[in-house]
Amino acid sequence: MNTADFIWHNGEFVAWEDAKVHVLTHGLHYGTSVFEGERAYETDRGPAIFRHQDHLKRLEASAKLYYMDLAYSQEQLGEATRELITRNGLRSCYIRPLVYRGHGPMGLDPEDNPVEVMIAVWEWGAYLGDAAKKDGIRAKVSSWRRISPQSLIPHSKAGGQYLNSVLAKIESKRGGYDEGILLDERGNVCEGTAENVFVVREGVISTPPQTASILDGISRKSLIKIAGDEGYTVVERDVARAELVLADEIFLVGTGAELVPVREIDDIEVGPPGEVTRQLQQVYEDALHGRDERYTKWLDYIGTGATDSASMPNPSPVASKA
Ligand code: PPE
Repeated sequence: MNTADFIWHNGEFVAWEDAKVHVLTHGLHYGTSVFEGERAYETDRGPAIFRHQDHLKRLEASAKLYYMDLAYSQEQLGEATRELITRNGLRSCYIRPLVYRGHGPMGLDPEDNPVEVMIAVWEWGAYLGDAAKKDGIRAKVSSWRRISPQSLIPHSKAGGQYLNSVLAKIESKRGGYDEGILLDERGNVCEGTAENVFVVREGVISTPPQTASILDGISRKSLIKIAGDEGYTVVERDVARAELVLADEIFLVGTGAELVPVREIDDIEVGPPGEVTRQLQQVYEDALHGRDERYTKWLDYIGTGATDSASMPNPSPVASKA
C-alpha cells in the first residue's frame, strides 16, 4: 500500500512508522473497534472530503452502538482530518478513522479499557481496479450470509463484524470472482463485502432497505438522491436473489469501490454496463470531484474553510496554519 508521512493518533500527529499499539490492545483480541472509510478528491477548489460530516456522524453512531464514548467531538475529528491531509501534502486520498478499545484489563468486559482514536490517510486507487469501474465485474452470491441483527449490529461499522466480509471476500476471490454478494439471514439480497447493491429492472432502480441487514452506506444515500434528481424512481425494498439474474443492470457502490457495474452474476451474463449505470456513474464521478453544482454541498473543501454543512464549522482553515 502507499504510505504517508503522518498519522493522527490520540490527538497527536506522529510519523507513519511510529503509529503503534500494544499487543494487548483490546480491539486486537476481541474486534472492539469501529471505523470509517472516506475519500478526499481533487477539485478545482483544492482537495475536498466527500460527505465528511456524514462519515463522522456514522463513526460516532457506530461507537455508541458498542458503548464506546469518543473523547473527541465530530468537529475536532473533522479538523484533525483536514489538517492531516494538508500536512501529508495529499491532493486526493482514502481516509481511515478508527476508534478502538485500547490496552487495559483483559477479558470481555471492555468498559475500563480506554477508547482510543486514530486517523490515517493515504493514496488508494479504485478498490476493485479501474477496469472494474469501466467494464464491470463478475460477482457470485456468497455461501456466507451477512451478519444478522439478532447477533450483531449491521448498522455499526465495527471491526469484529468484518470477519463476515473477510470470509466472503476470500471465498469469492478463491472461486475466481471479483466480488461476493451476501444475502441477509432471510435469503434476500443484502450487499457486497464492502458495497451496497442496486438493481435496475424496466427502468426502476431498487436497493435493499435498512431492515435487510445492510450497512447504511453513504454512497448508497448519495446514489438514491442522484438517481432521483436524474428522474429515476428508486425503491428501497427487499430484493429477491433471482432478481439479480433477471436485472437489466446491477451496480455496486461504496467509498472504496466508488460505482462498479456488475456484468455477470453466478456465472450468468447480466450484460456490459448499461445506460442507466453509465449515466449515474458519470453524475456520481462529477459529484465526487465537485463538477456538479447540485452536489458541492456534500464536499468539505480543505483549503478554503468551506464545509459540507453549516453544523460543522471549520473556524480555522488548516491551509492557513500549514
Ligand atoms: N457495506 C459494507 C459492508 C461496507 O464495508 C461498505 C463500505 C459499504 C457497504 C458502503 O458504504 P459507504 O462507503 O458508506 O458507501 N466499506 C468501506 C471499507 C472497505 C475496506 O476495505 O476497508 C469503504 O468502502 O471504504
